[in-house]
Amino acid sequence: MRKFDGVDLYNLDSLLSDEEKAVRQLVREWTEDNVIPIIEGHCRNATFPRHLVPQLGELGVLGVNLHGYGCAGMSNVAYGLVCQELERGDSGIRSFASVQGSLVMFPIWKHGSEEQKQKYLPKLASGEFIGCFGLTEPDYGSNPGGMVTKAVDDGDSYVLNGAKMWITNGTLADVAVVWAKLDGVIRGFIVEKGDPGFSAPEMHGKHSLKASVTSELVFQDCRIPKDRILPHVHGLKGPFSCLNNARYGISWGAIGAAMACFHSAREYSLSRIQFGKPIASFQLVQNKLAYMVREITKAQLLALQLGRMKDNGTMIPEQVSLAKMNNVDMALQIAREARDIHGANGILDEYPVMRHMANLESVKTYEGTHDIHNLIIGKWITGIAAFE
Ligand code: TGC
Ligand code: FAD
Repeated sequence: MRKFDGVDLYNLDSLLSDEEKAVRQLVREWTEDNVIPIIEGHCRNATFPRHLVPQLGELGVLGVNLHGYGCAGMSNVAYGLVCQELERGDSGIRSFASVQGSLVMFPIWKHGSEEQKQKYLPKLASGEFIGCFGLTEPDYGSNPGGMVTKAVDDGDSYVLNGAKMWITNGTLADVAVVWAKLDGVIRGFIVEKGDPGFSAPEMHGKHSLKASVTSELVFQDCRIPKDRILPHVHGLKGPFSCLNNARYGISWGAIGAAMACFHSAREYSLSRIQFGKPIASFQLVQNKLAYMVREITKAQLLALQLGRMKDNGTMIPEQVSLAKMNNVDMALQIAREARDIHGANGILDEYPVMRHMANLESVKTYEGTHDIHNLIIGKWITGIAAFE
């Protein structure tokens, strides 16, 4: 199989800076050398390749779009390209980096005290610490505002009770950013591994994101010092501010998964002979490949313009919803078409397509389901919230 060399029918490279192209190349080569050769084995065994975490730190991609505290301080477009290249390897690896950078480092960087920033950010940036983000609860997924996890003020500590579910990196995490109600108002708390009353059992039995750790977080009279509350944010806009960043990264990441499926389908179709010819010579197969390039190109344009708006400070959440929803849906459709082009071979883990397809089912659901993003856009169009 030929080496992957990008998909760029519209010369989008001409719109990227040298620094953005360099970081994309760095992460592309790292993914080629370190993720792709081992990822099927990890999926088969449902294990996360934890040894890659310090390498991600060395590459400078954890919190790559944050400034100071050991972070690389690159553009949001560079962050998007990092997500694209990581997810071309596996959505689980991109998930790890999204959670660490956008959902753990970002809230500490944006809403934390100076002491919290100094204590946690450099170690999270280097990969010495792993983080997780606890918003979803067993009975509150799309509707996190209903959460029942509570914090109570008790002298020099807060005491947390409740449970979170479906938490990426939970069991591995040294640091959990947890959202809970204090006097009825949603606040962010930093819980550390080993805090009394805190446990994070791993969830098993996933058919999707198998190379990623997903956990429950359980708080039973979990006592944390007072200085672990995020002082500068109150209410649901706290967690949503983090989700804007992570959803943005996913809109790029999905392009990487789609590129991996397209590349495999193109190479396979050129080598697979049926009726005496490569299947790539049949019009119906070319139609599928042309559809893939068409949709990847549209998704690239959407993500790049979103990134430029994020970089110049004009991006609004509804634009993020549109890109996350569209690009994940696009990648899932491409994964299905690619599986079809591979025939029976498409179900084997010798090829990456079925793994990406299964992963993308999670990506479609987390960070706001496809339909929740439709409703966010519906509200923007009509002014009417149809959630309730
Ligand atoms: P609503 O009344 O609309 O808003 C409440 C407050 O929040 C503010 N807000 C935002 N602020 C910043 N960014 C946004 N995107 C915001 N959206 C809303 C809003 O202005 C308001 O502020 P204020 O000051 O007036 O109080 O809230 P609602 O409860 O009606 O929410 C509606 C809805 C459905 C859109 C929202 O609940 C939603 O987005 N649900 C989806 C939940 C979700 O995305 N969960 C993700 C969990 S984390 C995860 O999945 C990680 S996966 C990681 C991986 O492995 O990669
Ligand atoms: P539900 O909210 O029960 O939705 C079920 C269905 O009902 C969906 O189709 C949904 O679109 C639909 N629906 C719900 N409400 C409406 C409505 N008002 N109108 C129309 N349709 C509606 N969460 C975290 O906090 N941190 C994490 O790190 C994290 N990682 C995750 C990793 C994985 C692998 C997965 C699968 C999930 C993860 N999540 C995480 C949770 C994720 O954010 C939730 O699964 C997601 O928000 C949806 O919630 P739910 O699964 O409870 O589905």
